[in-house]
Amino acid sequence: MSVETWTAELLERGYCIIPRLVPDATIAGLAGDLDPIFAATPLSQGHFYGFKTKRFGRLLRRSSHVAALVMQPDILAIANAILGPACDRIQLNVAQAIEIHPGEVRQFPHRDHDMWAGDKGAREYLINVIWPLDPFTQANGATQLYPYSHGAAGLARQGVGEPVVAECEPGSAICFLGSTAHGAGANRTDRPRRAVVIGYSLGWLKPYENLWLSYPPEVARGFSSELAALAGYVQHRPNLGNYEGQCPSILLGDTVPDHVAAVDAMRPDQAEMLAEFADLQKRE
Ligand SMILES: O=C(O)CCC(=O)C(=O)O
Ligand SMILES: [Fe+2]
Repeated sequence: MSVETWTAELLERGYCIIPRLVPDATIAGLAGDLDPIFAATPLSQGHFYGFKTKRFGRLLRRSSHVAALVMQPDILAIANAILGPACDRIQLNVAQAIEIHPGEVRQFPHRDHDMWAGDKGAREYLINVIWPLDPFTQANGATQLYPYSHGAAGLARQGVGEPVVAECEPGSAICFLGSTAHGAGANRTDRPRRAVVIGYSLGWLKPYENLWLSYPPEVARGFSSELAALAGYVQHRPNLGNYEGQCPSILLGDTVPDHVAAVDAMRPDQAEMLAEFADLQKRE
């Protein structure tokens, strides 16, 4: 199936599950890199994060395999198709690992876009992708997704209906919208269930994960320019997220000048409007 078909399904039902999107070796390598970090991470706290769950973030620093998931071309195309029209560029919102232990209860069904206070329904804020590291089954707490709970119509509905259990194999991508109700299932097996969640949001929103503290310049210097841009080292026109009036990517160069000129970063329509106004001033 094509990117267009998956995008249409995601917009229609609020989710889609794309099978076999990345090679087994990527998932195996990633899972191996995360093993010692899961082991060292304490259980999370709170009824949302869960008391029998482990979570840790800034995954681009934890495993070299994460970049391939973050930059997966079909996922980026889907995220850009849905979020692109409502922003100048999309950003990485989260890259978090989740391990749900035996005995963990079903997570509160929620919409991830509720982290932001803006009005909902007119546009999507977020696309999330859950990448299972273990086979996802009903018994081990596979993510539960509520079809048609998304968008203006879904938000207007009374209740969220019955969930679909996202049973699938590692290598698959469980994609859902910021407005789609969902939650992790209860783990009724005797083994933990692992996944990573990688999300993308409108570039003008405050990202869930603090990108610049998670990936300071000395870390982002090792990223490709595309990955660095997704991880916060770019301006969102006009001028949002600047560093001293310039693109924050100046911090990724070999030398960072002490004093720099502030330089407009406008969208083409804004640059045109400003140029017309400047012309008018000259003539007056
Ligand atoms: O782990 C899962 O299946 C979903 C987790 C989730 O939705 C969240 O933590 O926001
Ligand atoms: Fe969630």
